[in-house]
Amino acid sequence: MGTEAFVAAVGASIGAERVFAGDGRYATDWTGRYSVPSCTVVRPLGTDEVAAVVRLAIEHTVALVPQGGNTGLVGGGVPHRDEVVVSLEAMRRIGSVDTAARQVTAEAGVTIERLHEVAGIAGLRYPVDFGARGSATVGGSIATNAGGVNVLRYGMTRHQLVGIEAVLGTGEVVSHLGGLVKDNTGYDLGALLCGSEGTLGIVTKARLRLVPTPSHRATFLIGATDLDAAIRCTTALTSALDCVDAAELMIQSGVDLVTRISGLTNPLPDHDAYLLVECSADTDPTEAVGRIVSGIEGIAVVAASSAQQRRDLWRLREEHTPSINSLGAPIKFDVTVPVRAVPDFVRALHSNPTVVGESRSLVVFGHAADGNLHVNVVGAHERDSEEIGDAVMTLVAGFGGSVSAEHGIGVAKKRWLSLSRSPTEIAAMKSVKRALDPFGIMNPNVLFD
Ligand code: FAD
Ligand code: 2HG
Ligand code: ZN
Repeated sequence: MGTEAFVAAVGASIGAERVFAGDGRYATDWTGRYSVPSCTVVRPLGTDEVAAVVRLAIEHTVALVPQGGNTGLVGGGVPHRDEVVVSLEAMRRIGSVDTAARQVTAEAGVTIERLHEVAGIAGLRYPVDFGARGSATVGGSIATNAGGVNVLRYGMTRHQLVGIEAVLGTGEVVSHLGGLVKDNTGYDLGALLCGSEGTLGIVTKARLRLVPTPSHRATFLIGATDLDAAIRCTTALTSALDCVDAAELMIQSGVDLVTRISGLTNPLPDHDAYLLVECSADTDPTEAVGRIVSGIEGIAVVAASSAQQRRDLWRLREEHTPSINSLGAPIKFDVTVPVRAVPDFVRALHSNPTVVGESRSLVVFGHAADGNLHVNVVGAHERDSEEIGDAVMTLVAGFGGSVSAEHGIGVAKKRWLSLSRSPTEIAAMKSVKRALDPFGIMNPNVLFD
């Protein structure tokens, strides 16, 4: 690889100030599990500059790692050897909201939080939301097909993607941002790039769907005597109401960890399982939720009575990831099982000696209505990660689940891709990779071995 010559050529092409030596912010992933001592970073300002960088990378045989907010949790957004980081963070322009079409075009480096603000000013809402909203970007969320807390009502990022602009691994630009909702004109490149984790090209812009903001919102913490009651409650709510935005699952050990570390108070102590439920509608959904929940045994409910209490309830949920990280780099598995299997799967995890091990703690939480569980093993040695992963993923496969729900495969889960995808599917994916990234320069460490 010719990194030095590449750096000089990029400097001459788009400006020497746009290429620099990156510190830990660029070289270490959010969990701290994946890191290189230093890396070269290129920070382009527009699609043409990204295309110039990709063409020079091809010429100098340099591998690239696209990076947005570096909040990914599978080690996919940082270099693992001498790859060069292409940071999209300076591409933060956002167009005006088309309120009639309910769409907006945003550059890849726009944060999810900024997108929410801009949509909110127009009286609309970008329906993808998750705890890393302040740093995670449009480009990164498309590359990972991010899910988050509102998937049950609005779908994942792919469902919001109306059009895309990207630089392929060939250095060519594809741009399809017209915003037509009905557009059956062959392969959907946006849908293909969504979830491709930077392996096919670099997303530079996207046309995104926005949704109306209902006038009433109600947030509840529900304590359950056990996981079975929590899942019964989730299913009762989601099958009866179409206004449920979020149904998030927590377990007592995780909530206790969060309260200990953050100083937050749990208004419903001593329950085995918890749900954070949020509904929004044009009439107040509180009574409907109360009626459904009161028919379920083993349930206690607190409704947020102020904006501050709502924020505190959400913090009980969203502080899980930072609280876990404060104990050291966790080994994370983000999996899905059928919703009805959630209680048995969680019990099986806790009784599996390979997973639990000695002096480890297991923190499980997630998006109940999607059957999406975040399994965090804290205090394990890195050398045991494959064995632990084999045990977790064997259980996942046994329950008919997927080895990645919403974070992607990255580096962390390559080993288990074949549990969720057939050899034919993997071969087809590799053919697509060869077609769009014929020189193998796009994020070569992720997805496939
Ligand atoms: P990065 O971390 O920078 O990159 C992620 C991947 O996308 C990498 O493979 C990278 O190469 C690629 N990439 C980045 N930008 C581009 C681009 N422009 N073009 C092509 N490829 C690109 N995820 C969820 O799905 N749901 C959640 O609920 C959720 N909650 C989280 C909470 C916390 C506290 C944290 C730290 C993370 C959470 N995540 C969640 C994971 C993460 O935030 C998402 O995966 C997010 O979409 C990553 O965006 P990013 O801009 O930080 O991407
Ligand atoms: C969430 O739902 C994220 O909060 C992070 O997907 C999950 O930390 C995790 O394991
Ligand atoms: Zn999640």
